Amino acid sequence: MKIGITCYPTYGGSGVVATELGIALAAQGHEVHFISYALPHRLNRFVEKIYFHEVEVSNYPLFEHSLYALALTSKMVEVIEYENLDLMHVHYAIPHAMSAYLAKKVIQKSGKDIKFITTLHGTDITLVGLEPSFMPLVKFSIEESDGVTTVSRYLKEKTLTNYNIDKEIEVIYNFIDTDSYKKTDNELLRSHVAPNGEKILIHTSNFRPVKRVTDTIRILEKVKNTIPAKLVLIGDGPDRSECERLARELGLQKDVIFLGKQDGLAELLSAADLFLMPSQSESFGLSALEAMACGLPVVSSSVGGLPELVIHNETGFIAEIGDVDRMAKYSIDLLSNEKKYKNFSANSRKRSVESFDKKLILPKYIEYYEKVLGR
Ligand code: GMT
Repeated sequence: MKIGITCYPTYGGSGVVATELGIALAAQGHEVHFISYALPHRLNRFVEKIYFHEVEVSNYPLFEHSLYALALTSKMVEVIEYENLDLMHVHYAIPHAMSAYLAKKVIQKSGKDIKFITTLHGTDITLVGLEPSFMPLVKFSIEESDGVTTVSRYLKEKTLTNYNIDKEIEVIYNFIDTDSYKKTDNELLRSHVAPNGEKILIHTSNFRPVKRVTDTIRILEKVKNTIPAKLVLIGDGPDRSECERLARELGLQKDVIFLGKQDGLAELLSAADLFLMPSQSESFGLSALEAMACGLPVVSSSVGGLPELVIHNETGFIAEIGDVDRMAKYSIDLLSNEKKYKNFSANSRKRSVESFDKKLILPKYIEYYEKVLGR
């Protein structure tokens, strides 16, 4: 098959899923054309059968605001036509699904057709998509998609109810390559971060308010009352300054280590003991899955699709949003009981391999492509 993929190319779960999917499809012999404003950050090496088409946006002085969605549409039309694509797969509804819809209409004018699939990832449905300026278009573009997938059952229900949509939606969970995401020895980082054998809590995200990163610092404060511990924060975004301020205010500036954006996550996760995900909204929780694949139990909030990933009292613990007392209690419980910790760690790895490995999820996408193409 020849597949066009559009996604946000920056750090963020939807872009990671789209890029890893493209790489996996190409490895199976499919031809993949990424269409976006920049090279997806995980596409940092030459991969056979993968092509990148950059969307350039005109900065004509009359246009006070960027016309990215339209420039993207034109690039889609060009690539669909000249590369002879079978299918477009867009990740994150806004504005990608609308651009794909428009591109399809333009292509149809020349007597051809193209099917497009929209994968909904999270805030495109639960947050920004609900804004009055977007809602009618999000609903329309979902209804007009030839296929729609969501990354959890939770997100499917939200899509159908929030937008009053009556359509078949396929749930295809996030996936991970458990051969590359696995525990490795990282004594160097461990001894650097925790020279006195402290336990290491870790969190990775884009530091948006929806991630509630400050909760991880409050959890550390409470855990430290019982167990010597450190917190490693990976990533960057709008809430980072507030987190740094809070760490200073609580006198934890030496205990909270801000590493910023990092590659080589599996190595970093391997140096830690426990993953924290206190999000306010999370349609799946790809970063929690990455941690589980490295054998880390997860303490998370109970929102969205997280209960479909984290099994309470087996691979980690789940608490109400903002209940940092309970999350700290669960963390202490796990970190102070070696036998229980080892069990949870093994369960986490096992769940990632048995339910969310790339080898299991990739065929689901391919099967869905075939279905949408009517083959
Ligand atoms: O919806 C977002 O916040 C954007 C998106 C991203 O690009 O980071 O994240 C979502 O997609 C991931 C991949 O499918 C999911 O694992 C994340 O749970 C989801 N984030 C939220 O729902 C907040």
